[in-house]
Amino acid sequence: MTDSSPLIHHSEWCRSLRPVWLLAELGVDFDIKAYKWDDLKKPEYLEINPSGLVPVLQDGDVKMQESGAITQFLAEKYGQGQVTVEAGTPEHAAYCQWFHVSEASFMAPGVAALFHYNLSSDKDPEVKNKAIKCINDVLQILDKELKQKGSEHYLITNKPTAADIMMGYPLIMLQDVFKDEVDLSPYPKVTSYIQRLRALSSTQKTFGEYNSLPSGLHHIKAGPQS
Ligand SMILES: N[C@@H](CCC(=O)N[C@@H](CS)C(=O)NCC(=O)O)C(=O)O
Repeated sequence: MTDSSPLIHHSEWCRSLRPVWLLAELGVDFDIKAYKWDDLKKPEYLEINPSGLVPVLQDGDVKMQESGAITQFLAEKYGQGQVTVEAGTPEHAAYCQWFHVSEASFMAPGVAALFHYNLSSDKDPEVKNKAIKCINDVLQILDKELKQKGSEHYLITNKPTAADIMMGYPLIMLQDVFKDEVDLSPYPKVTSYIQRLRALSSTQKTFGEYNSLPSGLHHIKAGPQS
């Protein structure tokens, strides 16, 4: 780790993509330490996070876990207002809502539940049905909300915010990892929104190069912003 760069502990397709994407969007230099999934339960990583989960952020004296908290912290520390909205405004209410829906109502009970169902040996269809229902419930609300916005609009404003990155990660995962299990065609506004997110250079770098970096430490030089 270089002294001045934030370091994200990351594993492929994991929630660590949220802070990685955020830093890429902000054009900040940062470090990624990449792990294979199985290495998250080895002593070396358990010393960094005893729960064996990613992401973990190390940034100077700061060490924290929980992807949403890390994304919020980094957006406020490094963003200079670029990916946040003014507190107390109606846009801020929408920002807070989608920022938290992304993990509490969408990723944890829906997308991640489906992921764990696929890994489990006892395939209880009830578990899968519940996860898919939860995903569709959020997609329905999101599609309706996006219908009210212009075609250049992201979730909150005409520029991407940290809330887009929080929601964008599970949405891209649905399209790339779960395309045979979750049908996005009933949600045309959601699919065009994902397309809009994919056009950002930060998205392309995150889900292209950074997602599947080989194990070990990598220094990421800030590129041009989207
Ligand atoms: N709510 C936490 C969840 C963290 C979490 O479950 N991370 C997953 C990857 S997305 C993990 O590290 N799993 C490793 C395992 O289950 O062994 C967050 O948002 O950071």
